[in-house]
Amino acid sequence: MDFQAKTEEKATKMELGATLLRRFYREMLRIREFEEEVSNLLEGKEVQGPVHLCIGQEAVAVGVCAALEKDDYIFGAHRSHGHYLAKGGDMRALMAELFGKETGCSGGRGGSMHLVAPEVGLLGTVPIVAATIPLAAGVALASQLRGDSRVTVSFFGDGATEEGVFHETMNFAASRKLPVIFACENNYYASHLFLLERRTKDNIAVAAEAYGMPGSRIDGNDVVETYLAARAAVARARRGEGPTLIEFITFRWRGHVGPSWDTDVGVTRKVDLAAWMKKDPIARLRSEILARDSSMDIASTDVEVRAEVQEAIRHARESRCPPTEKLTDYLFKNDGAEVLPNAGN
Ligand SMILES: Cc1ncc(C[n+]2csc(CCOP(=O)(O)OP(=O)(O)O)c2C)c(N)n1
Ligand SMILES: [Mg+2]
Repeated sequence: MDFQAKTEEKATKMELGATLLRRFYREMLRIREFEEEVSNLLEGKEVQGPVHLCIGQEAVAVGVCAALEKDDYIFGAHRSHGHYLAKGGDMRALMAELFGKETGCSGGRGGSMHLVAPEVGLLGTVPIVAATIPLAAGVALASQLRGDSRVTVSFFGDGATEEGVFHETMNFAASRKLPVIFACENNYYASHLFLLERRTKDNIAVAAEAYGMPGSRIDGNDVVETYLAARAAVARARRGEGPTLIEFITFRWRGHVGPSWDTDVGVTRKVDLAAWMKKDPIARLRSEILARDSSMDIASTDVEVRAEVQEAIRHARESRCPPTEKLTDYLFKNDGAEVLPNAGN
């Protein structure tokens, strides 16, 4: 990037108002506090089942979703609490889902890895690695055929780029100029394997070039950067110019699954984790906000967010489990069960 471009980018950054930065802060903190509490609930076995935490990666979900309208669509994968919350999904319904309660966003039948919030454009999260990438392209194709100008984002990990369907979808989306954004969260690990143990080069974004679409590599722990990159990709998609691949460089603090830290998984992770924790996206933004205006009241946001999470836990605890005879309701289409309350639109 030349000096001129750098200066212009800085100018754009400074144009972002304090209100937007506060919104980013609040949204990232909601994800962080929610997941910290989920971690405690997992330790206490009040929440059970596989849960993949995205602590440390909050800036990607928040920056990208802030560049979208409510009507736009997203798809996630197995690590998608952040995507759900950032797109505007109801926190109480998410917590209830993790508790397996009827008031959960998937009626308590899906758990952490099968989330839906169609009322805010989250069409689904699926733990089969890369499974939602073609679904996102399919929805983008539908938008293109309808001419409704909606954009679809597919969130997936670095591991998903090693699946064939990622490449097939990139090719199809580029050749049809589909309004879809491929948002790769490169946290350098797929389960317990470091990226360079799985591929010869650390160059995911380069794939875009092969398929004839723009590709960029962004600091995924800088929410302003993630927002600006997504905003440009959204504008391009809405202009009918087609897809973009954005590789967000980030790191998950917790282990692959559950509340542990996975520091025994290779020497690399142990060393890297400490370095990445210093790049905490939330602490960084907090300092940036206070550097702009030291009188800004951030503590009240912290208090409100914590209260919201506690209220979500209370709601989940007080909700009912699905009755035994209804456990398979909603699992199959046309099985006679009524449609989930929030899944009809
Ligand atoms: C097709 C398929 N293969 C393997 C798995 C087992 N699996 C679950 S998550 C995961 C790692 C995914 O890594 P990445 O895409 O980088 O996402 P991250 O966990 O880092 O967020 C694997 C291999 C799976 N769920 N689906
Ligand atoms: Mg990964």
